[in-house]
Amino acid sequence: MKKLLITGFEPFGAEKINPSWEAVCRLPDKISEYSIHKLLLPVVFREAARMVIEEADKISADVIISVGQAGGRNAITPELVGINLRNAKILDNCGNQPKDETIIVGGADAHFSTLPVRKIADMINESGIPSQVSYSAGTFVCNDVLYTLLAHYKNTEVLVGFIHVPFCSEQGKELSMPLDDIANALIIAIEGID
Ligand code: PCA
Repeated sequence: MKKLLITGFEPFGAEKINPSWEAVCRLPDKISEYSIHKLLLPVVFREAARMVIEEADKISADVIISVGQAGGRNAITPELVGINLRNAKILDNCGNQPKDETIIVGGADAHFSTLPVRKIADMINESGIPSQVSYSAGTFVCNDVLYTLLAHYKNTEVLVGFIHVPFCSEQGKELSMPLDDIANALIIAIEGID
């Protein structure tokens, strides 16, 4: 069986929960041809990406999907691209707040996801859950993880992608999505990997 590492984040900012980890926790241990390995990440620049690489290499992951909260979005958004930039409007959970900092000095400006993001967004939409491809993962910790992973696994067989999810209903925001829908969208995304 192939191995898929899926990560979610701890809460950050003013939030008490992070829908990314809540949804990842709801996933079964097997989805299509993949055994599912779950990892909780700190919302900390550098450290989150380092932990993903350590775990992925330990289990010899074939696919890595990181999931994060994008509050204010109203759809499941597979990210097309990670950019070589850190710029934080708020502190991360260790008190870091980089401003216009390069992630990898001398690295490419951007790397594209190696997941079939359009197909995944189409499949999620067809199931009745709103989804669209996103062209920016921001410049906070989620983009830091996506860019670092894409750079690290470039020219390897390991597929890497990132999916941002809306607030979940439990967070009491105007724009939100039920956790069951978020978890189901992640299952569909995994089923959509070529
Ligand atoms: N979302 C943040 C970091 C952790 C998370 O869940 C982001 O979009 O960068």
